[in-house]
Amino acid sequence: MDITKEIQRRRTFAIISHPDAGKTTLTEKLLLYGGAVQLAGSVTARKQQRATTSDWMELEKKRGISISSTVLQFEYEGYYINLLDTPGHKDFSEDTYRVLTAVDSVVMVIDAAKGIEPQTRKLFEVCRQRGVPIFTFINKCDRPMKDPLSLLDELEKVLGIGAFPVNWPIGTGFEFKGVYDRRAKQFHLFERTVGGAYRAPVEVGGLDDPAIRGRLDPVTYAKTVEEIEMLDLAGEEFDEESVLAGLTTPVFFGSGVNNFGVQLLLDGFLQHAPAPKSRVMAGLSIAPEHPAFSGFIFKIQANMDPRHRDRIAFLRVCSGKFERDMVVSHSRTAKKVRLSSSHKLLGNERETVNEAYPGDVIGLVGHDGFGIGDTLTTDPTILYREIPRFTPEAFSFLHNSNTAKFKQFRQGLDQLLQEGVIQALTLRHSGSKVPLLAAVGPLQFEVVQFRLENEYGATSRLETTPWNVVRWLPASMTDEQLDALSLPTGAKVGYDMGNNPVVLFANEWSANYFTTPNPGVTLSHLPVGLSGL
Ligand SMILES: Nc1nc2c(ncn2[C@@H]2O[C@H](COP(=O)(O)OP(=O)(O)OP(=O)(O)O)[C@@H](O)[C@H]2O)c(=O)[nH]1
Ligand SMILES: [Mg+2]
Repeated sequence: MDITKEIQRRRTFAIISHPDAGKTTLTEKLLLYGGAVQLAGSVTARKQQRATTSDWMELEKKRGISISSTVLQFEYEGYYINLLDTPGHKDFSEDTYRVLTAVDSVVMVIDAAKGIEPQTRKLFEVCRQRGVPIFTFINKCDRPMKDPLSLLDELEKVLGIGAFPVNWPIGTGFEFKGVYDRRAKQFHLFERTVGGAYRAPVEVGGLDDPAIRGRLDPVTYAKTVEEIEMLDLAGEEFDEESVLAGLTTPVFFGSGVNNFGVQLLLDGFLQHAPAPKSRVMAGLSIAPEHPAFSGFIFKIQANMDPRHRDRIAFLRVCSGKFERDMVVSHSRTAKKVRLSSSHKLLGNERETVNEAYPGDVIGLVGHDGFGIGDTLTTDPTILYREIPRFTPEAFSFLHNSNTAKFKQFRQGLDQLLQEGVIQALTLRHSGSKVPLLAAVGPLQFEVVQFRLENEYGATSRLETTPWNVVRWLPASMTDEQLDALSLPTGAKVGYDMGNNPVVLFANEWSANYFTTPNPGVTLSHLPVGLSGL
């Protein structure tokens, strides 16, 4: 099999946005239109309804929000698609940012009534820094929305990116009837289906098609025609290169829940989104066609399938061909490992995969030594350093509330620490065995508690701490030097999981004050040698 052909048909992308814009709903509809599911589930599923494929965790189904990113692989029209649905909430952004290292492009979902929201803007900045091409889906056009022209304006002004409308909404809110495909010069008028579980019936026709005209009220028709003329008069052309450079975003309008515009987004995206490209590591460029197999782990998740209770390491293949049972070297341990349990994934469903190509995300089972950020390769000179780190901003003690379940509590917590859901710190000169947890946001503690109980049968109790800020000390500091530090009131010295010394402070002010009584001791936001975003 020609590897170039396999690479060229790969599309690996993430769906990103502020919470609630409709990422999971859109993901499910892309699966429906991509033929990967026959019946679309809903994020707010009631008893008789199916839940979505990507929000498979118990807590996600209960809350109706995404907590963890999900991988969905399927084939459609000759393309091999790796789609990653991400959580929007900022407390889970570490997971989302890790996913961004593993994709070649993104679909940014915008709520048509709200425009660009803060979390979308942050994620956008990361994509721009990484030069990732961005496609925009303006969702929820079935509700009262901002004027489409002002939404384009917002994209250009707030994000500083060119916006090219590929299609255009016909009517808005309750009168939202469909979209106009500007390049094919065709109207797509849809009908709503109950719950949007099936594809929406569509009628396609040109500007002057009487059947189409007959279905629109004269005001909507006239307004749409006028807007389309205006856009055409502006004379902007679709500029493929500018899109691939991340300077222009193609904009699609629609409504995920009603299946309006989903097919046009899927087809337009696949046509213009890039296939996997070279990756640069330590100044060296590794092409996907490189003869050596290489990839890196960007996510670990345990207990995805209650029947198996094992942990999956998610690997993004970057170069060469993956073959099941191949022996690779593992960067963290420099040991050789055989990869015999490899899977393709659709939410929490998995299937053995015998070969994979650059762009693919595969799930590897049975390797407890794998950690986030590790490189696996047949050429040990290749080492990816892709995974960003975040500075924790929330700190809490976690008590085991049932001593009889201590084993389960410890085992569960160790697993969640390995997944990188949270970090653990230990206080210096403290005899207490109660774990001190550190997270980007407090919702992560809730996830830990829920999963400990749900997956390990261990109940727990959180205890607030007086700290809100952590800073790393130079790793070379000796015990005597640590003892000699003059700490502001309430501050404490501790260690991270890699045994690097840290200081916990009550607030930013006391962290800034620290250098006054301790000149020459520099604090950093992350362990030295690791770069943040
Ligand atoms: N009216 C309307 N509602 C929608 C549309 N798409 C999604 N929704 C609703 O918006 C809510 C949020 O949808 P989700 O798909 O869970 O949003 P999300 O972006 O995945 O949210 P997080 O993953 O938690 O960040 C749900 O109640 C959906 O039913 C749409 O096109 N129109
Ligand atoms: Mg979601």
